[in-house]
Amino acid sequence: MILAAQSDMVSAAATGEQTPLDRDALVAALRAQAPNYHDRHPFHVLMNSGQLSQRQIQGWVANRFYYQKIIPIKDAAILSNCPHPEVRRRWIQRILDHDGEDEGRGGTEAWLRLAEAVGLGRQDVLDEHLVVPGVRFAADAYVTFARTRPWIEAVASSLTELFAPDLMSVRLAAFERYYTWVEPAGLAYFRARLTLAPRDAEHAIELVTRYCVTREQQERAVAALAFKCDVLWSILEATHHAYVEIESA
Ligand code: AHQ
Repeated sequence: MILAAQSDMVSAAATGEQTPLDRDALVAALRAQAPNYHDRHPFHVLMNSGQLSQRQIQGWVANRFYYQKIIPIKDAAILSNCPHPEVRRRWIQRILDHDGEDEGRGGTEAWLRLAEAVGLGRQDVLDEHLVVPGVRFAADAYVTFARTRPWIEAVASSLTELFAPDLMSVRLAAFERYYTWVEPAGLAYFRARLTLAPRDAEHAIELVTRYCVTREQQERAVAALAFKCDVLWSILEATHHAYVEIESA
């Protein structure tokens, strides 16, 4: 099914045929991006097999905070570009999920608690002195994408969350098994993603299948998801280079 959808898209592109994919074929073409997801990156392979040191975990937490911090900015960019109130009413929840309904609550705060749980100070993360250029560039590219591309393409780019729940489960099991020095309460962020990511992905799939009706719009949605896989991959490339390759050199 997935290969058929992909080869169907390739052959259509080659012949210039513009027949839109049906819903199942479009969803299959989006899911066909799974092999490009960052769960397969060597840094995650090392993490999920218990091979990272405390400093390497700290480096990842501090660098990933920069990505977490831009998520609500990215989602606000989508809101500002989206003309549909019924879409904005649901999408705004993502901002609240990260910013919290009040000071000291929400996902960004939970990530700061993860930082403390791995032995970093909040200021170590907030001041961004541990963030390496490649992480900053990749995360900023995601914000720029959301600000400058049609809102529905930015929605499609968030569909990496189709693949996130499995990774969260593997990550939680790895931390509980190998990184017992991490204060368990610090893992609350990932537990929350186990339900928030599927909820978000379901909404994004509903929007992409409703608003991407021409073949070109569908191909741009798949390309947007491929771009976001590159964003996440690049974040880990830069983190791996700084905290694994250079450290072990
Ligand atoms: O913690 C993550 C998160 O809040 C989001 C928002 C979403 C988006 O809008 O692009 N993507 C995302 C992701 C989060 N965590 C990543 C991880 O590996 O912990 C996975 C990432 C994603 O799959 O897109």
